[in-house]
Amino acid sequence: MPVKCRFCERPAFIKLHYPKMYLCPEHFMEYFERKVKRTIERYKLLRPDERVLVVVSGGKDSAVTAHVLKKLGYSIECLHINLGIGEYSKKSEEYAKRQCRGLAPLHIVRVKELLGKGIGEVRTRRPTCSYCGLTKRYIFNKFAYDNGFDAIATGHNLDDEASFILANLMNWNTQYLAKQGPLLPGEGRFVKKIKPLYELTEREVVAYALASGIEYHMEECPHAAGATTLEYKSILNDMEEKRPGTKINFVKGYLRKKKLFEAELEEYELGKCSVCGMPAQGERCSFCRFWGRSEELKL
Ligand code: Q46
Ligand code: ZN
Ligand code: ZN
Repeated sequence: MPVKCRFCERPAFIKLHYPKMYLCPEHFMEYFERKVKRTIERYKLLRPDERVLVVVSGGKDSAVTAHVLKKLGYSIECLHINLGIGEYSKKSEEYAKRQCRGLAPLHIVRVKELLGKGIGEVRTRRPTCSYCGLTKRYIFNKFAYDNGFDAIATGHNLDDEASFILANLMNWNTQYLAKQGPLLPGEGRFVKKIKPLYELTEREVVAYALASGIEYHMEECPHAAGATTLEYKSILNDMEEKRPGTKINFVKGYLRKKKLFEAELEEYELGKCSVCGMPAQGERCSFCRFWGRSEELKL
């Protein structure tokens, strides 16, 4: 006899471990969307009238974020940044287009066309993921700022957050630990950043994509191989298996204790980038410095 959904007669589609229950696809989707709504309310991520830019990578997390925000009635538009990483980026863009069709307007920015080189093609001592992150963050923030969006939503889920916090704890990166969370408030030219999937596990996001028929790029970026965050994810998954609730309790505990790290924040004066006007520690911001910009990027 198949196990039944906790709320109806239909067969179960997923077993949730924390809280423990079996749900059919419809009741699981309802549970998932309610959880996103609660996250938005609990952490005061959005007001109903705010314009949201969802950064869609072609993967599951951002596609699910866009889908659920739209379903909850928010006014969204999407931005895909094509990183110029060969076949991987080509496929990612195709998925992003497919995911946004009929859902929301999609804007596309291609790093190679914009900056002359794709991610992974720059000769530098800086690790690829480090300047990739810097480039992505700069582009989506600038795009949102120039186009008057109130918030930028990304698809980070509970597993991403828990592994990021653990990795930074292992290295005692207190500067990072002081600034994480579901909401990074906007300030000046920095647009507010929100993570609506903050309390949902990767497994739940995969299940939601499956239940709602969202297709996504399953391949990992070729530069992700060997990333230590993947190791931390697997450690946390083992712990979660033995003690359900480990990840959410770890992340919530961190949010309660974040003040301890804030006390360590180094105060430094931020000036203005002489090229683009963004906040900068030196004469130019890190993006303009890395890409050797002498004029402002036009998106
Ligand atoms: S940072 Fe690194 Fe990712 Fe950029 S280079 Fe690929 S793995 S895409 S999330
Ligand atoms: Zn049901
Ligand atoms: Zn700059």
